[in-house]
Amino acid sequence: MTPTEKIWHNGRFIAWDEARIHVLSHVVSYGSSVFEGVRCYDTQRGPAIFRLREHTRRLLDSAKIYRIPVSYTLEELMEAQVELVRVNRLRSCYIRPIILRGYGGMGVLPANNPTEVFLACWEWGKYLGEEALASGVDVCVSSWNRMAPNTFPALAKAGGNYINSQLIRMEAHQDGYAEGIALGPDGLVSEGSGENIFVIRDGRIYTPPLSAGILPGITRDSIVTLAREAGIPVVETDIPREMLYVADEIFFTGTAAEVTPVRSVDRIPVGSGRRGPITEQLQRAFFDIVEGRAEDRYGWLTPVPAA
Ligand code: PPE
Repeated sequence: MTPTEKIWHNGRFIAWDEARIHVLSHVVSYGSSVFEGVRCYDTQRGPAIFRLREHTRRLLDSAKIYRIPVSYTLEELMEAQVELVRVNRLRSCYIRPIILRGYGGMGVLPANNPTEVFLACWEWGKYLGEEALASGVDVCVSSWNRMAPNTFPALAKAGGNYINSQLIRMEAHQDGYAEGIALGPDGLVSEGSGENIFVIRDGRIYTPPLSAGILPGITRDSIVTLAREAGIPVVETDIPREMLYVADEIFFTGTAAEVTPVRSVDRIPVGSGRRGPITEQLQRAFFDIVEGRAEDRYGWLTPVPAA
């Protein structure tokens, strides 16, 4: 990761190296942070942030779920992210807003732990490798499950939740896979460690519902919108594990992963073992919008003025 110049902290810009917290901050022991991942794309009309409002809303939703008080409004945090990209003079980047419980009392019950808000950005390339978008990735079904309902709130994008994601991702990596797909506690397909999943068979697209312990992905929502616009039926439904093995196509969605084809699951080829036609069509529709080649017909892009 190449450092950028500035990080936003509680309302003002500080130098990258100054963005520090105390080791006894509540978040370090107890995982009490919520965060986002947002991409800013280099379009012909300058840098533009993809679905900034939805990401910022989910950030505040995550804080609300975990009872973390935040004194900034949605609008203020959106403006600050635009300003962040502008002052760092980046054309394209990944933005990481983090809200955390800071330094104060110790103990699980937060007591006098001030909320700290940081907004950072940097250039982040292809999440699952350069080749992934065209060729697809080899993945496994994880031996780890996603959290059961009423254990950890899956709708919240919280630091602590990612302890589960780390187990899934490290195991997959150790075993030679790009990513792991986690099942829910009921044995049904949930999502990747950092991506939502879509399964295609006979021209229909299937994806697990919010009740499957998934993060409500903003890329997921975008792809559902683009698929319906293209007249491809999308069904949110329970997906049994073996459906992965007989799918015609599978792809992941996520801010970091964008739209990444899956070419095998547990070494069983998905369809022909290459990126399929519906995946390619939706990838093109997605990148045409985010990279500014197509009209921004859903108002997904927030332009960043020149520095
Ligand atoms: N599920 C999980 C568990 C998840 O972490 C992400 C994003 C998604 C689904 C897709 O959500 P969305 O980005 O709104 O489409 N994962 C972020 C963090 C990745 C990381 O390694 O850090 C991301 O893609 O930015």
